[in-house]
Amino acid sequence: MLDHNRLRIAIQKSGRLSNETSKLLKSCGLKVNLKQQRLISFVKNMPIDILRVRDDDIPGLIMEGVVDLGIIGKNVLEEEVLNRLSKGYNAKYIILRKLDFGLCRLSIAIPINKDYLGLNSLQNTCIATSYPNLLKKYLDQYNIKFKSCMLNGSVELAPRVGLSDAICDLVSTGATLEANGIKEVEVIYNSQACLVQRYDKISIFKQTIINKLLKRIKGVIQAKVSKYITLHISSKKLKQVFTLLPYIHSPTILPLIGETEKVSLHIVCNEILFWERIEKLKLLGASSILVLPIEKIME
Ligand code: PRT
Ligand code: ZN
Repeated sequence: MLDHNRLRIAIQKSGRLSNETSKLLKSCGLKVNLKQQRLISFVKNMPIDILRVRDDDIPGLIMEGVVDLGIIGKNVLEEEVLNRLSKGYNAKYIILRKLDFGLCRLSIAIPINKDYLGLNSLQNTCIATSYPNLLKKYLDQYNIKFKSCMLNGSVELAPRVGLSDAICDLVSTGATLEANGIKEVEVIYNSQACLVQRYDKISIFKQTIINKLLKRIKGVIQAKVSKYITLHISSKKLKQVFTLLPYIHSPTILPLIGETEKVSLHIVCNEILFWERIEKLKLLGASSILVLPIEKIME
């Protein structure tokens, strides 16, 4: 029997979100074995239970209050919300934050040899998709009448086998569309994984754990894009350096032994640092430039 005092989080058991999700939970310090075949895993060092399910079941588990949190693609969440609303069911939830992985877009695509002259080209067509509600919401705005044909997988095959005129499916690199002779013509929804909380009241005890987890998640995500940079630079050039290196904490400036003008600058930069920017620092006269990865950030 599950303990109601432990926070329950639903995550995808196996699929495109599962690796990043378990990496994130582990980086947040949760000691849990997610490799085993168990559907419920108990976190050893925090009062948290992890339910491992199919991603399609996560929105329902959140909206029915069976779990307190879920990690899910916004596309799956929004599709289920529209589905529930159309049937008059409860569809409330709170998005706590986007998680910066599972990035993709839901797009309409047609065979490469067909002309596309805007949305009107889709009038009275048959569109194969696993997302009939998101598709309808989008096309209704433009008064496009269409028939949707529900497919749960291999949607890209539908036009080739004569099942549909077009498809509406998730795209990330576009390689699958290309491999199947299909071109993307409309992006209807942008998605990524997010952390979602159930809507109804939660105990103070559980809320405290959620707040702690949220702070850690923020730190992990920020650390992923941030870098710790040290360099030597003339103190007269500091202003110009700061325009090149946007920082999140006040930088540290230290004197250098034997130098009167040059100082050592330590800075946490919250943007990806491409070689071009490092070369610009060099042109400003910076030397001994070190760019170091950051493991955790707690503000
Ligand atoms: O078994 P379960 O039901 O849990 O998983 P699933 O098979 O339904 O979902 P899964 O694991 O494939 O995807 C889970 C979530 O990952 C999706 O709901 C999205 O939020 C996110 N995601 C991100 C993607 C993609 N990128 C993606 N590219 N989900 C699916 N795809 C598929 C797409 O359907 C198409 O077949 O990848 C193909 C296209 O990829 P590219 O790179 O060739 O464009
Ligand atoms: Zn699924």
